[in-house]
Amino acid sequence: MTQMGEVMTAATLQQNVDEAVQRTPVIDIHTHLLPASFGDLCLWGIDELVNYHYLVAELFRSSSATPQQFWALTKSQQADMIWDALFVKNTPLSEATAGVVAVMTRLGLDPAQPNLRQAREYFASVTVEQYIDQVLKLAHVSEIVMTNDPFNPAERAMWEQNKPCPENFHRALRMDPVLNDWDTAHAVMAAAGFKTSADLTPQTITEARRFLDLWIARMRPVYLAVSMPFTFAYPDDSLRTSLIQKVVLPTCLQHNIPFALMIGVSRQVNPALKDAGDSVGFADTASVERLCSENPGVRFLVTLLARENQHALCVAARKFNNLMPFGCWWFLNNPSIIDEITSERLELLGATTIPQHSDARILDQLIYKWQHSRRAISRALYESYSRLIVDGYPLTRKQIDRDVQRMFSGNFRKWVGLPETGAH
Ligand code: HDL
Ligand code: ZN
Repeated sequence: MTQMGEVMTAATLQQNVDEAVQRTPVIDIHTHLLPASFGDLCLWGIDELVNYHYLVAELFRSSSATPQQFWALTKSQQADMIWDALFVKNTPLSEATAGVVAVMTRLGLDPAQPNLRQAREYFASVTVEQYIDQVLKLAHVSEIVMTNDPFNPAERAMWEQNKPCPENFHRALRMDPVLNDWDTAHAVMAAAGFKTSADLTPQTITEARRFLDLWIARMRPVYLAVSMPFTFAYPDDSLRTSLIQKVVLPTCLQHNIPFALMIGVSRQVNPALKDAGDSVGFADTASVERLCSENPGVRFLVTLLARENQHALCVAARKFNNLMPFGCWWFLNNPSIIDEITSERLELLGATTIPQHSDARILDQLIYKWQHSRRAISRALYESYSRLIVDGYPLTRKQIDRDVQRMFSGNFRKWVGLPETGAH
């Protein structure tokens, strides 16, 4: 057993990096998970897992079924169709299919079954509360951040009914309609009694901020978040720029709360696929730099969807210490790309970033998304430490643990003001 102060050698490094990465609990800073108290909004179990929209997209490359035929089926019929096409008739080679295999194996289920009967029997035997605890333990995830959308009527009802939310399920106030669909946003605010209109009058601005204040008081979010298209430009003469400048940034400053920008989606290029119908586009990192430069008092969390944007995001983070790059988002959440992005972040930014989030929509996914990410992060870290040792640095296990803790939770806790102890 390596002592904390023991200096690493080429022979002992790999095992110590792997141990540190596997054993260090992580705060998963962006997920779409919701608590058990939110009922059907809390997605878990094999039929939800196999119906992940990543797998829906992959189904149509390996089946003659049309989206119309697929959407006419029940959830379990859809899962049966996906299972047969992607796991029985074909090898589960993709990251999303291999992920389901990893989850089933960790749960002691046979991933090579010809149907989902065994898996369904297993899930019928556990409660959601038991399963949440089991998954968090298996994934070594200590805390998660949800995506909480006051513009989603089903979720809004949960908050208005004060449904309980575990303190390790942190909240993120998601504002996509505010910045991407103001017509919808101001109508929802007006229906809730806020004096908002289509035009950004002084009253509308005041009332929109009051709406955010109410939801900040209700949710106690750790950050405000928005997903914006790859065409996002700042500043420009759009309504979005005005809303960012007059509503969102003043709210961040007033509440001392970070602003998470998720940029790069090309919305609904194939609407027939529903949630699976979005694609990716090259974003403008200069817009991110201008936001950081003009707002030194605001802490930004930024993740970009295009692989081609990652290097420039790292360079931008070298220029602005109020810019925190995070995660290998969505189409980037694949081992080969996590390797690449984590390596360039280590080379350009050391241990000052948040290397990953799961984006899990279904609870079970935490198991594979973190199992696969930890392997990739471990590889990238090993390469960086190997070079350091060759260059003559007396690296210790204690330093490796410190670096991993910083990336897996410390950087985020500091960024959003969570206590170090992990108390919530
Ligand atoms: O906007 C987002 O938060 C994205 O993560 C979308 O939810 C996307 O559909 C997704 O699930 N990506 O993994
Ligand atoms: Zn997401």
